[in-house]
Amino acid sequence: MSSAEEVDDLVEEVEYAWPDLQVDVDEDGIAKLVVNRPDALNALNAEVVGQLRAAIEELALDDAVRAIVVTGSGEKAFVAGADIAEMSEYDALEARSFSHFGQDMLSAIEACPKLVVAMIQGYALGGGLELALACHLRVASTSAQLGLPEVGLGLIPGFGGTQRLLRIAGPSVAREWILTGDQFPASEALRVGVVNRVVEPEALWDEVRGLALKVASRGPVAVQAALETIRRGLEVGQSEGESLEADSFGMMFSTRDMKEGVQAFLEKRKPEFEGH
Ligand code: DAK
Repeated sequence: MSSAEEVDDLVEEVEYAWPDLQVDVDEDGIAKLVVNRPDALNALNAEVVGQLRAAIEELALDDAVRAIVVTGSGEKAFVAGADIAEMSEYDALEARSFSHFGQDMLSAIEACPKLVVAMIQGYALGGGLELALACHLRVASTSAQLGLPEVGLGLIPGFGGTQRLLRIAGPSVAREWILTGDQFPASEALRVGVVNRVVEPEALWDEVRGLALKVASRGPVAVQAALETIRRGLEVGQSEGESLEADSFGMMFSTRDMKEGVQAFLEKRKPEFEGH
């Protein structure tokens, strides 16, 4: 092995060496980002929140990565919430900082230019469901139990959950889920639009990977523009949203990918997108 190759290997290792995460990028560019604290049902402490933020930013910049799947280790939980033991030590100012820290990490996921899919098995509670809600799409196994139990702890969701559940599922569902603190099965989450798809546990990875690969096969610049237009559209009114859409639509006409996509259609062949 040449010294340049050795340095490359070292960079690869250092790049993805976060102690509480497992990161694996497969041959098709699908990155699996696993929260790995099974003894605490993958609960999010400040350390993990920081690692997730760094990992998402690295993966977003990695040309080999075409889509990202976020999940938890083990069968029992996606993520069972913020780390209650750590949170119990906070005073009001520390809790506010933790809330901002978590919100910033989740905003980084939401603003990621590549598709981020939450793959949900077992418990997705509190901060865990908030993590899933910040992802662009959610696929759950039939074993999943989802909920925002914070009111039972005398708290409210602190990682954007009140706002994201409201926008994803509407005020009626958001009030019921947040005010009761109940856990809901995957079938109910599907019915009210909190998750996109539900499959048997053994089919979960194939379903998520297939979905990620499908999006990754589309024009990358268009996917990025669509993600951003939808995200920003959630924060503005209809006419401003349509204006954002028109700007993005117009911008596509300056890309080689758009010319390739249209040409491929006319020539009855598959497009070969280059991402610019
Ligand atoms: N934090 C820390 N440890 C947790 C945990 C959590 N959220 N969830 C589970 N664990 C730990 C348990 O303590 C236990 O540890 P050991 O006793 O073995 O050391 C281990 O994981 C296995 O859990 P159980 O023994 O409890 O397992 P069970 O099957 O009996 O029950 C369960 C599973 C998921 C129903 C139960 O573990 C549970 O209810 N967990 C807590 C779920 C929950 O309430 N999650 C929401 C937390 S509140 C904020 C920012 C964010 C948030 C709030 C404020 N600010 C900045 C202020 C968000 C808050 C939340 O997420």
